Amino acid sequence: MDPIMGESKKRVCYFFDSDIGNYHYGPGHPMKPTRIRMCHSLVMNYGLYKKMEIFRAKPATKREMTQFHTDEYVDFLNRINPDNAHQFGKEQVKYNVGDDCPVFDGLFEYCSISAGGSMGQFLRCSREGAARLSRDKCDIAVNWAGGLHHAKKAEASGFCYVNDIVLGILELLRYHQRVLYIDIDVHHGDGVEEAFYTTDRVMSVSFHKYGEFFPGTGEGRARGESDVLFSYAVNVPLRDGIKDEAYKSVFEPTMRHIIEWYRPGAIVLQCGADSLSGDFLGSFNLSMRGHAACVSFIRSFNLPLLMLGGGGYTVKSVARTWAYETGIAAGVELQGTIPNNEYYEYYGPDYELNVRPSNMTDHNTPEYLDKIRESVVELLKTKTAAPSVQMHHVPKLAHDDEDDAEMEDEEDKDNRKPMRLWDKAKVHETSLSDSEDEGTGGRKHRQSHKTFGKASVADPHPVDKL
Ligand code: V1D
Ligand code: CA
Repeated sequence: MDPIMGESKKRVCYFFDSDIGNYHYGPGHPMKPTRIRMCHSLVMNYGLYKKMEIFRAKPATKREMTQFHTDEYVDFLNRINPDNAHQFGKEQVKYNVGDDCPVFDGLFEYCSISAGGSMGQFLRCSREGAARLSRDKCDIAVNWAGGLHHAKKAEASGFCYVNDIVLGILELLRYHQRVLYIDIDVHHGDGVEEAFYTTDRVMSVSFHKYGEFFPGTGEGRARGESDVLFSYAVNVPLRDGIKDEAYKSVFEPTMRHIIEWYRPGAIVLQCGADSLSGDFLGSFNLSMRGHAACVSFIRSFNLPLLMLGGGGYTVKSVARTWAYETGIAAGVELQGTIPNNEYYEYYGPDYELNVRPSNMTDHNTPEYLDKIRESVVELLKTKTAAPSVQMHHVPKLAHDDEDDAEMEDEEDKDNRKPMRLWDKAKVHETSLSDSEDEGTGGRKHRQSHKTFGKASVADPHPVDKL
């Protein structure tokens, strides 16, 4: 673990809930939450706990989820389980629950953990003294259980049920005029783009494979004439086989231009690891270092940064890359071979940290990449740079007072305080054994988290009104 020369020191808050690895989408499903626990095991065994604060976030409540999602949809997610699913036939069709987004044991708790990690830190920061994320306490927040970018207001999609990213951005918008969302998952970040399509306060930039690939959106052009002026969505459609150098040649100039032009107050970076070489679903050819170069580059702008997970289906590559990127966030470079950890045998036969590129053909020609870079510059010329809104005193949400009072009285201190003092013994204590496809998961008997206040606020969808 070597310090990265020339990197400024940052305070990193890392969110992890050891229950996450207990949830299973079902046999044969490519999404495996256990990859987050594998990553965590590397993080701890590389000693990164010495370089950051580790938190277990408060799982998001139903009411927090309805800041974006409809009450009916959240209620459905809360009620359905494998035993009663047969009673929800019509709703399953309506909410797109099925093959890609199956009903599994503990589904709602899984969504709560993922969303809690992406929004909780901002709630905590605001409670502890207005936007500490932006100022001192926390410069970078990391939640590898988040990044579920396909979930819609009232619909599951592409393995995603609750859109933790939209919820995290809504929280950031309470303190920042403009938030920039960047998505390096191999799939188009359609759920986030759609949620903020009619506001200039969030700019969404997705790099993805385009062409006969899920979800089929993100071509690169605006959806309609009026959108050209309206929407702050940028799409970078790429072809199969893109490698580190070519990706960097599009990512860095495009993102530098956008950041200087849009001047965001905070950045959310979705680090979907299915853009890595050899991914089970993806078809890009990035090495671990090529993927992580995007993180380093965005970190170098010294803006409050929320780093999230996303896709990634070759679990040993996902775990290595996100552990390495946790190091980048903390200003250190992980080196050498994989340290001893609970999943050591997964990394054989070479036990290398790096995820190497393959010799597959790159279908992105230099001319094609030139065209993409130019088209982004042209698109931005049709819009106002750094649009401003009148910022008021941070508006309290209807439930803030209740929450504050309840936090003081009843907060589970163990769940909230930084676990600075974690050592290896503690890791073993919090890590459960896991089998990739067979466990039933869920936290049926766990009652450690309190639900805040009463459900439902008068205006449950502020995203419509930004
Ligand atoms: F291969 C599978 C096996 C079982 C269940 C689903 C899949 C699977 C593979 N690819 N499903 C897909 C994609 N779905 C479809 C639709 C099926 N319809 C007929 C079309 O092609 C979904 C891919 C989702 C990718 C999610 C993501 O990586 O972007 C992600 N990001 O954050 C979380 C997930
Ligand atoms: Ca993407």
